[in-house]
Amino acid sequence: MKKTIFLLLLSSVAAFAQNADYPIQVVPFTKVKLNDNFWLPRIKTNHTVTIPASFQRCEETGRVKNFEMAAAKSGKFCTVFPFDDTDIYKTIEGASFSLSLYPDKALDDYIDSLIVKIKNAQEPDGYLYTARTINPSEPHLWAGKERWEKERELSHELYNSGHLYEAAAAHYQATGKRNLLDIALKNADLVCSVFGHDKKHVAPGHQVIEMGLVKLYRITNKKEYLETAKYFIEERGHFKGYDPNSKDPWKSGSYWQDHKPVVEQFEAVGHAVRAGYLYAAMADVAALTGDTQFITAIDSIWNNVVTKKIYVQGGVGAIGDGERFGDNYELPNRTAYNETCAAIANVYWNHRMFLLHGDSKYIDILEKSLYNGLISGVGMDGNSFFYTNAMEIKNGMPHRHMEASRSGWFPCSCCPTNVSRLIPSIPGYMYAQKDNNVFINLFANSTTTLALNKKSVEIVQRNNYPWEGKLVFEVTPKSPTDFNVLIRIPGWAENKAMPSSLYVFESASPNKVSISINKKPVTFKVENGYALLNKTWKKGDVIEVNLPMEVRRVVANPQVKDDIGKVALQRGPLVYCAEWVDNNGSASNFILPVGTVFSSEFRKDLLNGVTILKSEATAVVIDASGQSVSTVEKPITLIPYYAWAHRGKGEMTIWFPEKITNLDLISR
Ligand code: FUB
Ligand code: ZN
Repeated sequence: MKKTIFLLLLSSVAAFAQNADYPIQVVPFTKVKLNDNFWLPRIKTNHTVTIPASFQRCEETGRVKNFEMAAAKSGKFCTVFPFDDTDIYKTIEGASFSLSLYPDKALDDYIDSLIVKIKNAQEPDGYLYTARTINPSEPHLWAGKERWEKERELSHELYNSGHLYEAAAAHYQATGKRNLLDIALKNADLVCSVFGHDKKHVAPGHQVIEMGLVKLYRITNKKEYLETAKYFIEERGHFKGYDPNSKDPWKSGSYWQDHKPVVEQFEAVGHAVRAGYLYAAMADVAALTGDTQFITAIDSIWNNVVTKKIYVQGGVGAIGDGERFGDNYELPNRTAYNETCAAIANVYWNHRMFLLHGDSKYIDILEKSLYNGLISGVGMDGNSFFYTNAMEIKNGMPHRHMEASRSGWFPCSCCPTNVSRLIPSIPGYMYAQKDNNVFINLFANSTTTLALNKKSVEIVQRNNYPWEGKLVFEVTPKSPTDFNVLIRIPGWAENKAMPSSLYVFESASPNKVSISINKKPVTFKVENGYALLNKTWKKGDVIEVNLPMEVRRVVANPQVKDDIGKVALQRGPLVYCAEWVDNNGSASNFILPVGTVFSSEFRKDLLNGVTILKSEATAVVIDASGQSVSTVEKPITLIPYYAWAHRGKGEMTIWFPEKITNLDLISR
């Protein structure tokens, strides 16, 4: 008997090496105080506009009523999708993050009132899913007659649970209150009792529960949560009902990343949000269990994405039909889908890849996504959103699936509520720490205090990023002490448009990154993309980094058919676009030959303050009679891509032909 217990203990220790975790630790967002002009206004707008508007819409659309009806066990599910519960959970998560930054009694009380409704809707054994509980004899069509029956395909029961756990973890951490956490734990205990290697089998139809369970594990240390997260990941690829030869992602299972066991998956496929959440969870579970096979798989998948499946503005999930990754190099511009949630998932995943490997290339992708294809998803008013993020709009006509202007809300409103939780957490991506090494990943005016070499050290950032490349870091330890400051040198500052050959700068720049400490230039080693600065730091030490901020011409790997012969413009981390409103009504008739010289100018009055790019370009014009075509020299103005679609509907483009190779007179 004793021997059995000992063996059991030993096997659980072997399965999950005690205290194993990411080798690099996050400096939490609550420890970074922003005072910048780029992120702080967005975080404030998220607090004052996005979160209240999201809650209001959850009320107006009936999402809250669904919980009330589930509590009363009467009525009819009154919204569209069985995952509509998650909009409330995601907004609570965002609001909780926001409460950590802006204590707000009224918001806190309102969240508590929602939590009472959520608790009342929970069934006695922990099950929580309004689409069934309201009327179990007539559940939502996607839900199936029995609990979990359609989980693999459509029901989203475990997706709802996952977002509940994420919200509960955030709420508990922000407020110290257990009211939502206890609901989540009760649900998680039910889920863990139902599913597992020796229990009911399912690969969740929409991932997120895996990350959610990991968060509950971190709070409670209850190993069942981690085991079940791992189980859900390992369950993929074992369903017998797929046709491995089918090209249809639903028939082959690739839509759900369920076509092969995850450790045999080396290419990003299927629904891009599901995929991003899966890969992020694999990183979490690998970090906590030491599973090296998961790491091998996500390393390959990451390489596949950055060499073949990501747009130049950081968007992923090119194909509208299935909201999914396309084939290798399948990155069409007219129909680019680029769901905002997929960009968010990509940020989650890349951050975790950095925490695993400590390489700046992951933050390069995170930064690209964050500053371009992700924040394009939310208007500057904080109250209008893109679900899809276009690469080009021609004749003001979005292609099927595509949007040319932001909307307040969607029947499927995953993106707005996802934005509401991502934005306040942004300061948490700026710093990380490993022993006596502090990683500085993102740049924004801010202050943080952390312990290095057992001493308290304050780091103040002063810069005007992303508009200017001069970055100042004031390093103030309580008393002189040794540690390493690792400052990320963005790939784009070192002649690398991407950590791959998918996009490259058309020509190399001779300008180099320079660093000085206390005004004395220093030579520095770059390790894994970080300038490594070591000394005995003392009060008053100032590091100055200068990143070259030229306008760079980006060209794509010729295997990306849509971008052949075209150029995109980038300055610093920002990818630019031409929008009709700055260019006499059109943006699709410009040619930007090699050698076109751009000037940049900061415009305080425009789009909350942006640096624009200006040049003389060649434009193709059609005469008034519509009978002849000629070219004229015409000024062109470009704005940061994230800022498009704030001034009415019209043309927009990121890629420009370098010369005329063809005139398409027939298609619209
Ligand atoms: O299925 C839930 C969410 O709805 C997905 O993440 C989005 O892509 C949208 O389909
Ligand atoms: Zn979405």
